[in-house]
Amino acid sequence: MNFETIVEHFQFEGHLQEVIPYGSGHINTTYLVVFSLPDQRQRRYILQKMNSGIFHNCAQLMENIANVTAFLRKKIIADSGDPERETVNIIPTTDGKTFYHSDVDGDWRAYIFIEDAKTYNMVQTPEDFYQTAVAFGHFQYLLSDYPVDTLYETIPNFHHTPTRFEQFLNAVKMDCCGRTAKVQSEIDFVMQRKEDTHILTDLLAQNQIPLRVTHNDTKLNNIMIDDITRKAICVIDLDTVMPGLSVYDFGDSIRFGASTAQEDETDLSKVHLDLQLFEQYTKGFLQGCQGSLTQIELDMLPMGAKIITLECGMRFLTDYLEGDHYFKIHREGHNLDRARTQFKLVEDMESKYHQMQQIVKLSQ
Ligand code: ADP
Ligand code: GN1
Ligand code: MG
Repeated sequence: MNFETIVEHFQFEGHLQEVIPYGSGHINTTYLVVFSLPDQRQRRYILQKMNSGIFHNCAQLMENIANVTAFLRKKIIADSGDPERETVNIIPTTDGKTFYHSDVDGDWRAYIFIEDAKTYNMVQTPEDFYQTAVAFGHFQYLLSDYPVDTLYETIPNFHHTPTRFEQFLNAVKMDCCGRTAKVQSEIDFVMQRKEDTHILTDLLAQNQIPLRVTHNDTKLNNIMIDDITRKAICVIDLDTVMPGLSVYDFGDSIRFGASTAQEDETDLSKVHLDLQLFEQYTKGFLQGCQGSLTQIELDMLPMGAKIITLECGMRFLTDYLEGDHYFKIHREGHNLDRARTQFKLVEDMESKYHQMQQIVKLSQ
C-alpha cells in the first residue's frame, strides 16, 4: 500500500512521518498516521480503510457519521465540553468530502486522533467500567431527539437476532468448509436456545419496547478513557449508529466488558460474567440514560445482555462455518474460539440470571 498517495487526498497538517497499524477492531483496517509540523511538533490522525465488503454504501455510512457528530458537537459545545475530544471529528478530503474513494485502493476516511486517552480490551478497574456505562448511556440520551428517519441502515437487520439465527442455520446447512462436524456441540447449544432469539424483537414488534437511535457496537474498545481523569470521554466507532434497542447497547457492553476474560480466550475456565462489573455498569448506564428507559426496558436489561451475547456467539460461529469472511482473524480457529467464549458467557448468565435481575431492581 502506498500511503503517500492516500494521505495526499486528506486535509492533513504537516509532513507524513509514519504509518502504524493500530487498534484491535474486527472490521475496518485502522492506522495511526503521524505528521511532523515545521516547528518539529507532531500531529497525529486515525486513517481507516473502511470495510466495503461489509458496508456496501460508504457514502451513506459517512453521511450518518457526519450528521450524528455534527448533532453531538452542538450539544457538547452547549454543555461547555471539548468537541475535539468528546466526539469523533472527520478530517475532510482535499475536495471537501467525508471520505476518499479509489477504485484501486478502496474507501478511506480520517479522524482527529484523540490524544491522552485510550481504548481497552479488558476492564482495568470497576470505576473505569462505571464511567464507560455513564458515557454510553449519555450517548443514547443525547441522541434521543435525533431525527431517526434521516439515518441510513448501514447493515440491514444488524441486531435482528432471528435473522442472525436464520443465517446461522443456513451456514450449518451449507457447510461450505466442511467444519460442522467439528462443532456439533456448539451448534446444539444454539439450537437449544432458538426460542430465546426472538424474545426482544417480539417485544419490539408488539410496541412493548421502543426503537431508539442506538450505537449498536458498545464494546469497551469503542470508547476512549482519559489517561488522567479516567472519565470515558468519547464514544467512537459510529459505523452502526442507527435505530436499535437500548437493551442491546447495554447488553453488548456487558458481553465484552463484564467478562472475566478476553473475547478470544481459549481457556474457557477463565470465562465468567463478573457480577460486580455487571452492577457497576448497570448503575452507570441508568445514570447516563437519565431516567429515559421504560420499565419494560429496565426489566429486560439482563435479557439484553444474554441475547446479544448469544447473537454474537452465533455470528462468530456462522463466520467460522462460512470460512471467516466477515470478522478479521489472527489465527486458525479464531472465530470458533470467540464463539466458545460467548456461549460460555451465555451459560454463566443463565445461571446468574436471578442475581442480574436483583441488581437491576436495586439500581433503579
Ligand atoms: P473497527 O470498526 O475496526 O472496530 P474502530 O473505529 O473501532 O474500528 O477503530 C479501531 C481502534 O482505533 C479503536 O478501538 C481505537 O483504539 C482506535 N481509534 C479509532 N478512532 C480513534 C480516534 N479518533 N482517536 C484515537 N484512537 C482511535
Ligand atoms: C465488531 O468493529 P468492532 O470490532 O468494534 C462487530 C460487532 C461485534 C464485535 C465483536 C460492524 O465490532 O457487531 O459485536 O465485532 N462490528 C460489525 O467483537 O459487525
Ligand atoms: Mg471498533
